[in-house]
Amino acid sequence: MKLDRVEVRKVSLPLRTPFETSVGRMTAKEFLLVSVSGDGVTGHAECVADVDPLYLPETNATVLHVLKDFLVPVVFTLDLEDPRAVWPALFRFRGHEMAKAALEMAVWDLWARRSGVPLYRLLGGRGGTIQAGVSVGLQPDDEALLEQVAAEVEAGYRRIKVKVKPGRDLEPVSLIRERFPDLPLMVDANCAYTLADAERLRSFDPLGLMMIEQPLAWDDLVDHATLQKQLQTPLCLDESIRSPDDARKALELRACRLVNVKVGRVGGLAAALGVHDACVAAGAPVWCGGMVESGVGRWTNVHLQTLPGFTLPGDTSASARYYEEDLVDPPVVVSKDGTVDVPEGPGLGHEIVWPRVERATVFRDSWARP
Ligand code: OSB
Ligand code: MG
Repeated sequence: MKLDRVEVRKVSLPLRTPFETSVGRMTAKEFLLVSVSGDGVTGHAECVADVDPLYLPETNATVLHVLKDFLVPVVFTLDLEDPRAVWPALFRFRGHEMAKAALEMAVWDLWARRSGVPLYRLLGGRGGTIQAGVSVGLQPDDEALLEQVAAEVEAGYRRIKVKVKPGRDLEPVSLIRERFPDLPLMVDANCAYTLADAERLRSFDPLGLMMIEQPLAWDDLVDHATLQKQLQTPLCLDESIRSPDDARKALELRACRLVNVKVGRVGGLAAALGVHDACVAAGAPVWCGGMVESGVGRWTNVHLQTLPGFTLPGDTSASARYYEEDLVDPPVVVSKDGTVDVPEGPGLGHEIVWPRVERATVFRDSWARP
């Protein structure tokens, strides 16, 4: 099958409440929605890049440039027999994983819709439910943090992650631990520390956290390995893992004991399956991260988490935590028992509500196969 058309829209959705991490505060989500058509079927995917290069180097603007000038012209030359062929075809272009992933995921959705099967089936997963966890942003004060955590526990989430940064770490997290002694709890620093903070990070050990996510630099494995030797708490890498090989190397070096996989960060679903397999081979748990996605990306994450290596709840929480009105219907809903039902419809399993997309669209462009 050849692709006939690729369309990109930039959409902007307001967040119900700002999401704050050690790198900044997000009040709206501006992202690219990529649609690919072929054989009379269209598939859609959400790009996880943002306005600023504050999480990783890509931005909406670099993704648009790389799609238009490099990736889209290459996929138009492919005669596809499997969505797994997209990632290797784009491999010679270095980096730009978020751009590659958006295009590749849209091809997977198209493929699943065209085959009339749910995406998880193409990925080798299973139906049923997945376990939901939640990521709680930095809060204005300890009281607000405790209140937010209590609300998420009440909602049924099976694991709570809280964002930390220097000055907002041990004390607030200790308060959560006092109030919820048995809660599966972890922290995420988004690269806010250095090895000079090893002592501070070691002071988390008595709290019995599941893991500390990405305390050190976004491009580091070596210092994380040094740090892991000094900690009892397992380290989990997020930003540092941008390919299946990165996951293999990180686990070999013992730079981490667990891996957070995000499809957009590693270059697509084929690469995410590769990260999953590298973790399973190394006996390390893998879990699925989130990028504050709308339902398009959120449902993709649900399908991915039906693979057997996803033994821990990830960051897939309910759409309604972030968005008043999601772009897909139905939105991602989390049951009282902290699970999400895996959709059985074709592709992502849920329909995009186009009038809502139209209202949120701030820019669009499209390209046809020459
Ligand atoms: O580091 O996992 C992260 C959101 C944006 C960028 C980076 C991260 C996050 C989250 C939120 O933690 C996860 C979510 O709810 O989508
Ligand atoms: Mg993270």
